[in-house]
Amino acid sequence: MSNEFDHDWHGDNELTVSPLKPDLKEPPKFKVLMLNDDYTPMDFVIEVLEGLFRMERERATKTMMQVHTEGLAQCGIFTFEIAEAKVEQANSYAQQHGHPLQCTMEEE
Ligand code: TYC
Repeated sequence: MSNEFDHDWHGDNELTVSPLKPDLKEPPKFKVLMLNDDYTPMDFVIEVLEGLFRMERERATKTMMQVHTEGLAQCGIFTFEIAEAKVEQANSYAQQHGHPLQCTMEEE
C-alpha cells in the first residue's frame, strides 16, 4: 500500500515527495443498442435517431433499416452516464407516444 505522496528516504535527513502517478486508464465505454419490434412506425424511429442520437437523415434511415432487418443496431458509444441517459430518454419518449420501441446498453 502506498499513500498518495510516496515518501522517499534519501538517508541525508531529506524527506522527498515524488509526484503522483497520473491515472492513465480510459473510462469504460458503453454501446447503446436499438431493438426491433413490429409496431413502432419507421418514421418515429428515424426521428429518435436524428433527435437523440444526432444522426443525419441518411444514416438514421440506414440504422433504422438495419434494426428492422437484423433485429438490432448500435446507435452510439458513450460513457456509462450518457448511455444510461440516452436509453432512458429514448424509452420514455417512445412510451409517451404509445410505441414499444426499446433501447438497451452493454459494455463495449
Ligand atoms: N419493424 C418496425 C416496422 O416494421 C420498424 C422498426 C424499426 C421498429 C426499428 C423499431 O427499432 C426499430 N414498423
